[in-house]
Amino acid sequence: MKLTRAAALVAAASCVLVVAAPAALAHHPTGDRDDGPLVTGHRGAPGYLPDHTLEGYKLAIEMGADYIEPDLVATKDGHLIARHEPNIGGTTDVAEKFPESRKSTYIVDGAPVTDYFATDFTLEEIRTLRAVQPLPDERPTEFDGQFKIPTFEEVLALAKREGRKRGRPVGVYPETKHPTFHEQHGLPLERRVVAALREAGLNHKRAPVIIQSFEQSNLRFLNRITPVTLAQLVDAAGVNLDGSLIYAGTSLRPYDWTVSGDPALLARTYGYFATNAGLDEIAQYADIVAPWKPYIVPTTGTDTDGDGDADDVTGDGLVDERDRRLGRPTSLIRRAHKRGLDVHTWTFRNEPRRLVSDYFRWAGGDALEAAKNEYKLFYALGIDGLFSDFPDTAVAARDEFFAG
Ligand SMILES: [Ca+2]
Ligand SMILES: [Ca+2]
Ligand SMILES: [Ca+2]
Repeated sequence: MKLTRAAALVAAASCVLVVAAPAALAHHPTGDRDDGPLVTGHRGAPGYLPDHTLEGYKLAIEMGADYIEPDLVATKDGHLIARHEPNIGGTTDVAEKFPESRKSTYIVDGAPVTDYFATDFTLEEIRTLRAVQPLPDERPTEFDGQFKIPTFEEVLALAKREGRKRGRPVGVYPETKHPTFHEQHGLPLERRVVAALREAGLNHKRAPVIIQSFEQSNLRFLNRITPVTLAQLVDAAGVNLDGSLIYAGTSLRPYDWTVSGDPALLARTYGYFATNAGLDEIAQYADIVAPWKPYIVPTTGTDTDGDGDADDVTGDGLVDERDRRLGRPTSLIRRAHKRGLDVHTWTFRNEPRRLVSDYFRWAGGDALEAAKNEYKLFYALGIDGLFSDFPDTAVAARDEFFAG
């Protein structure tokens, strides 16, 4: 993008507010906010506490998150627990507590994974585990080994309890992880999710609940068995130097398309969802399209030495987001809104290496302000919701932007 245009978007926050606020309202499927886009604590507040723990979710709520996000996988005995992967070696102390012989090799979305799998452990065994920080090089590890692995029921109860305490709804935004994998292991997630919602009195249209999935057929099925809000996640594997998206590996296309054997689905990538036909299709069964951020604001790399790889523009010996520039925003938000779809995007993180250079330049180099600039750009573009690892920063940026 023309820098000037991006800078103007941020600088003109106060003008945009007048236009953006009513639009945001009109598009909220759950209708429970009147002051801007939804902030979801992505896996809780993992910038501060280990992912997917009641402590992390509670911190996200304290920081002002509207929704908390449990990723859901199934145990051997069919309970839903909050973990980012069905394999739990990287996010728990399972290797300290169980022998190597409990490891398995399974195909997850087409790729073999050898690890301890939740699907091989009973809930009773899972209850003996404690969470660990999956990004120990850049995030706090002092809480490793302290917090339990929560069940979905416990997350729903926490949201209800904390919402009552604060006099505001606290939403829950569960993700069905690897639906095809769970189906193949005889532990399909969908009816289990709906049963837990029903048990908690949340299986109704106005409930502050949004179910998300990277696969499509399980969302179509959920649309038949529950009235709650549904979100189609849209992935990609990376971004080329010119800002175009890369589709490869487990981020090629929804895995249910891959296993379908249907030539029409095998001809598609995740990119199909961003086309007008793809958005029309999503609108048949979901309320929200939730693409990765570069679908909305692409980023471009510099390749002065012509080796095909992005250069280390900052000269710090690393090639990361700080070496990239913002591209021109796409028309995705506008085209989705035209079809009655809300747009949520992910994931916002404070670490400087994850922030594009322009955000720093507008902030005069200040890292926290740079992180806020990313949110403000997406708020200015009319985003309806986002996932953040640092919900306090997301909320602060929203307060500043919409107070303009
Ligand atoms: Ca997730
Ligand atoms: Ca290069
Ligand atoms: Ca660099």
